[in-house]
Amino acid sequence: MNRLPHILAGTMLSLGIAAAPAFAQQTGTPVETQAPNAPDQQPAFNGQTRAPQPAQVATIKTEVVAEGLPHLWAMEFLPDGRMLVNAKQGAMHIVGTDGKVGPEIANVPEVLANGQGGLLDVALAPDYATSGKIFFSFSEPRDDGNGTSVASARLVPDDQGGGALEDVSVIFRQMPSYDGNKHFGSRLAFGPAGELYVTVGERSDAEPRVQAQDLQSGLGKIFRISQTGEALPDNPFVGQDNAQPEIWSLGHRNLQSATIDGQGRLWTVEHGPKGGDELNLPEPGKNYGWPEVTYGVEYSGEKVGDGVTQMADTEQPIYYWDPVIAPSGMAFYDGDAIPEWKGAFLVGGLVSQGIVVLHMENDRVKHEERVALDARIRDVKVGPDGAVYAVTEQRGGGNSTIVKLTKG
Ligand SMILES: [Ca+2]
Repeated sequence: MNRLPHILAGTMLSLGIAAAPAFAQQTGTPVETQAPNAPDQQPAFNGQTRAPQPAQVATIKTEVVAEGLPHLWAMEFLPDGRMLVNAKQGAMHIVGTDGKVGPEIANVPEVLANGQGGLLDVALAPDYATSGKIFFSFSEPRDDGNGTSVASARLVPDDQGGGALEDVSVIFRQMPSYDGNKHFGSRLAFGPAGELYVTVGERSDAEPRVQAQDLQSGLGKIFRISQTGEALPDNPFVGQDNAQPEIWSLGHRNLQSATIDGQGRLWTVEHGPKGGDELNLPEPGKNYGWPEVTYGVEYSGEKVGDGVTQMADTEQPIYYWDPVIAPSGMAFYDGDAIPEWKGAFLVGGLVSQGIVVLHMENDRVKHEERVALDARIRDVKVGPDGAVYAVTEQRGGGNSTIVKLTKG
């Protein structure tokens, strides 16, 4: 048990420290009770970690709506209420509203299904209803190694619950390639003007990961591209020498969580080092620090670099977790079925084995709530019915299930 947050909270309460007007520091008990991995590190501002739980939480009822699925990495709702799912090994399927999984969709390109690599995220084009177009990311085997790539295709369902991809086209490749099997990211998220954000990783190993700070490298970045893969003309590094014009922000570690909020802004949660997962609101051209500035420590327990948690010209996370939750997919909740969650971010936790609910106020985390699901959560989506759907996985690649969450 770590008692520090309780002591701090109690001290602030008794001294009556004035809260900043933009964000009222809360004084309840944090949901996290385990000792931190980096006990000497201090947050840059109140409420940046271990936010208290809400005074009252919604009672949540869970129901398995599909089971016996292959090891899934991502899911997306089709307009008819069925689910399009990506299996990590390289297969795409449609799951019916009855929970039955259809045959493998034809023409999915070859993926590197090794380590953290495989068929990764899937997203429907904003005009999917008329175009049938989808986008997906995957670990692409290449002549000079491998890397995260994004493809578009037309999904043509058949009447047996399967279908095929047509006009498959790789629109974007994270470069350079690297011969490894870790930190591919990735998530795909469409902004309000149809711009496509692509999040990736920095390939983990000591040599490639420093490229997260290098604008000539696509490792450890968020990209913002058109639906045909070009840099958008108002991207921050367009026209700058020695910079990839598709880059939106830099200094990221491994981004497997991204969503768009009610104002059309991109939010991400990235896998940090041990004790350093972080929530960001990535802004154009800004540097999110990795691997020079971060919370947490190496898996070995050593400092990351110089062990610096704050530095000029690098952005502080909006929030961080020590110990980590191991984030997967995330969703912005704007449904009505669970009113207590309106405006919250729902983040899947692999290690935390459930959904982390971040109740926001003025772009800070006001409360952190957790819904335990006793399974590694790989993706989270809000359904057309306003219910929340969580994709589970088993470490090492067993079957996945899809769990529906509603108000109990
Ligand atoms: Ca950071």
